[in-house]
Amino acid sequence: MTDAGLFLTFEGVEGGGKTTQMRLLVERLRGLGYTVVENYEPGGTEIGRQIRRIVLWAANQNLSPTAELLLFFASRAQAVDEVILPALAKGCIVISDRFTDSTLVYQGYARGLGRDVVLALDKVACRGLAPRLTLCLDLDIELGLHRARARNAEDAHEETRLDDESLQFHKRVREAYHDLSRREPERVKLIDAGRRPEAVAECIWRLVEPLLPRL
Ligand code: Z5A
Repeated sequence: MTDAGLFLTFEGVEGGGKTTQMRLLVERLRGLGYTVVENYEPGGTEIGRQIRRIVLWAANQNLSPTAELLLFFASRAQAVDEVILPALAKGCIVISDRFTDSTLVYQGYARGLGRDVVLALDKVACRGLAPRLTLCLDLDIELGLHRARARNAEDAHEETRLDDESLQFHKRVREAYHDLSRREPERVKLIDAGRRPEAVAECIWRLVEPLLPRL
């Protein structure tokens, strides 16, 4: 399904630097002349942004785990149909800040809803679409939360419902990413995000460059 274009995803623990690294990668690719389409989850479309507000808003503490799971997939289904598949069909490089692996680790594993239910919903929402490469930024949980909270304090962030989960929850998330990279070592690459942003970016570039289509 992704033959025409190239689909890459960024994943990882809170505050790992996904947004920072995605921006650097997109700039580098565009500088070389590639057409790059960006997506982020939840969000990425107008409808996705409305869903994002419900699912991440700190005040929605009583959102049920099943409702949360379905909302993440609702946002993703919209992005797949509206943004990702059309861009891949045109031969673009599509990069998504989080995708189904986030649901596997946060809802499937850390919330305990299970892998099977997530993969079943993925079949409905994504219809076989899967990233060619997943760049998973790996970082000590406490350092990542510290980075994310420092940034949130600066911009009076209200989308912190999941950031406010226990340290145990975030540790399960990190373990689940490690498990994912053991299950799919060719696709899911763990990247040490404790280094300077430039060093992390170089490591990412070494993984992405061999996959790039000829211009
Ligand atoms: N979620 C879910 O549960 N299920 C799903 O299916 C999906 C998502 C799709 C999305 O929140 C939340 O939803 C997330 C998972 C859950 N929750 N948690 N917890 P989001 O999109 O708002 O946030 P995020 O995806 O977790 O990312 P983030 O907090 O925005 O962090 P980040 O993108 O990884 O990092 P950053 O913004 O690039 O960097 C954070 C700060 O660190 C910033 O001030 C940077 O300047 C700084 N930084 C970045 N890199 C470095 C290095 N290398 N050194 C030092 N400082 C750095």
